[in-house]
Amino acid sequence: MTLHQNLIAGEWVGGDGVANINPSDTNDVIGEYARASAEDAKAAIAAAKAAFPGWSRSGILERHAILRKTADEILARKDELGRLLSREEGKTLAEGIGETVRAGQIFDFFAGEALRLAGEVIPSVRPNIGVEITREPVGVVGIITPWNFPIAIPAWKIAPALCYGNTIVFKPAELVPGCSWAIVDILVRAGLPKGVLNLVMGKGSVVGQAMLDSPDIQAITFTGSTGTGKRVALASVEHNRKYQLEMGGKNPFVVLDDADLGVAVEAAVNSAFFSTGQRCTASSRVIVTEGIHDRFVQAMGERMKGLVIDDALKAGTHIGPVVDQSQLKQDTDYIAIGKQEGAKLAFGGELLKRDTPGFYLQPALFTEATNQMRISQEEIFGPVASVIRVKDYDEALSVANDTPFGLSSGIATTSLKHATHFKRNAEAGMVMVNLPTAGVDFHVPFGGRKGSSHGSREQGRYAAEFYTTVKTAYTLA
Ligand code: UN1
Repeated sequence: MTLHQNLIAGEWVGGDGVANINPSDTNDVIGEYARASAEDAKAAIAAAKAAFPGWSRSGILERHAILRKTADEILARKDELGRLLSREEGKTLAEGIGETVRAGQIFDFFAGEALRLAGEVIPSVRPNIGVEITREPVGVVGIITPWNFPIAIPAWKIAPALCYGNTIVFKPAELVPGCSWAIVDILVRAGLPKGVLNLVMGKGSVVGQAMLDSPDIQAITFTGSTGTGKRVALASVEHNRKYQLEMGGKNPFVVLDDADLGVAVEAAVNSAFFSTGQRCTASSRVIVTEGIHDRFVQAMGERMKGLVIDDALKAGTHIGPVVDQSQLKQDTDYIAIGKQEGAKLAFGGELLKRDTPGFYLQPALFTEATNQMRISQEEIFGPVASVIRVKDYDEALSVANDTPFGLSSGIATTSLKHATHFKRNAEAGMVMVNLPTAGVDFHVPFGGRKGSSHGSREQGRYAAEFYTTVKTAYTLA
């Protein structure tokens, strides 16, 4: 079996491999991936630090060319990489290929941004003085990514970090090293100088901790759980470093009496169950006004009967397996909690057997849930959603906002008045009208508020805020 090594200071190193397992078929081992030690992480940080002076002064055409070549190769290999993604993470092949294309588009976008770096020249309030405002790279950036978007999230952190002249220590999620290894390999062959990007696969408690403890990392961008996000924040305050957190969600999807039923059901099913519900932008609270409630629940049940849950790589599969045993246990524990709390399990929730051993779960829909229940307040991160019945739009909005999180928020309505009011008053970083809460564009800001996020937005031109620091220079004419 091929061993995929870590990349430190431009050398592929490390021998202690761990198997990468396919959640659709646990007999299928995708490959061996090296596990970095704390010493490896320290060496990676030192390499990134040493490479920073050179890369931060590199020409924009060099950055453009490397990012552009990377985009081209990712897009040319979309079927193969999409398959690898689905094989290691369990989302369907269509979703895996779609995410790979998104990663290619992100590299392409930042290849363009490298050619558009700009500052401002403005007059001083004092005579004969000019002021220049420029953006400079931050330094060594630590990148810690989750398992649920194995190629898009690494892409949307690595591409802007490089574009703006930073060097990188990158720790992907232990469960899905394959896509991360592949994009690092592509970037190296695209011509990235030694030490600019270092890959340290391994445990959060070892590699992640070494990154948090290092005074030589000037910024950390993290997507993952709320608990780990807090640790990143605390350690970063200690080192006075910049940090950006993308954490949990408990995103509401409101369905009003005047909604187009077909649009509402499609968006709700997509939000709650596509990608096996394993998206921080997924909706697990469907808030429905009473006039449409019964029709909506019935139509959801019908739609859910038609969903094919099977091997992620099989043609015709709509929903792949849950990512691993411990996530499956969390999902089924929450299904049990929902029943104990008095919600009605209207559809699904059973473990399924398929041709191969995998973590298959029939998507679950609760009805008669209240917003106070744990299933309505805590992030489950699986294909489990509950319907909360409300009287009218005002109650729907107040229930939608009654959550510690604030990433995404959706509404199905044909009323311009309610759509407009909801866009203005939803306490979330992203609002979707007649669209699923998940599935976002790659060129516009991504992020949330309240307990979901911290720091400036990711993606699009807004990414510059995190990956650069502003300098104001005054010159006497
Ligand atoms: C999307 O919904 O298209 O971890 C992206 C997550 C998010 C990405 C969601 N950071 O689920």
